[in-house]
Amino acid sequence: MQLFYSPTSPYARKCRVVARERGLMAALEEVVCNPMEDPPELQSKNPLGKVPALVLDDGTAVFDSPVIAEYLDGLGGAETLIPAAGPERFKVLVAAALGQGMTDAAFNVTMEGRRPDGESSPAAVERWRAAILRGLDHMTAHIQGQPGDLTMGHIACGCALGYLDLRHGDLNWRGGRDGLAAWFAAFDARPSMRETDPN
Ligand SMILES: N[C@@H](CCC(=O)N[C@@H](CS)C(=O)NCC(=O)O)C(=O)O
Repeated sequence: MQLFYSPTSPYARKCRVVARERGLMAALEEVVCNPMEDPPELQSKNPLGKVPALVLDDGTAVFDSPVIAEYLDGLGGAETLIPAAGPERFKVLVAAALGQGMTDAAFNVTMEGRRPDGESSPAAVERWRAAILRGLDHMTAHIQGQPGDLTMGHIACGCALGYLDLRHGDLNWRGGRDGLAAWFAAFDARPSMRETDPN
């Protein structure tokens, strides 16, 4: 399998962490690309032109990141990152959606900041920042309630926090959130996070 990624993409990082946590690296080739340069090898696989994109050995393309992450999870051993059924499954999926949504909001803020003068919308940025702050408080209250020590929820939330550190240090997300900061410090020390650190 090939995984098209960019080193700074938080969406790709989530999938790269899942691949490592699930022991799949011997079967996975990671291919660096910059989606903003419109690489044909990426666009021919993912018509949306985004990373991550996973290409299976038979040429089948899998996207976007929640789908890739779940696909990779299914290739590992029996102890999956997403429970198969029941209330625990939805607890994990909601935490994964929280991490994904916060990443979306933070990525939007990043891209908005790259627009030419006069073309960005301060009101939109403020709305996304407010969503991130509410998300952080929700994460603080719920991250310890995940079923198990490592779930897809942990990975999605951890990669979202890593992206805030990379691009939005001004948010000072750790301020007043000691519990979340302590959880992230331990999560961020995992080999899967160290190997995918964009810094
Ligand atoms: N919903 C997608 C978002 C992926 C995404 O936006 N990736 C960014 C890089 S972080 C990208 O490839 N952007 C290129 C573009 O928007 O043209 C996912 O979860 O995989």
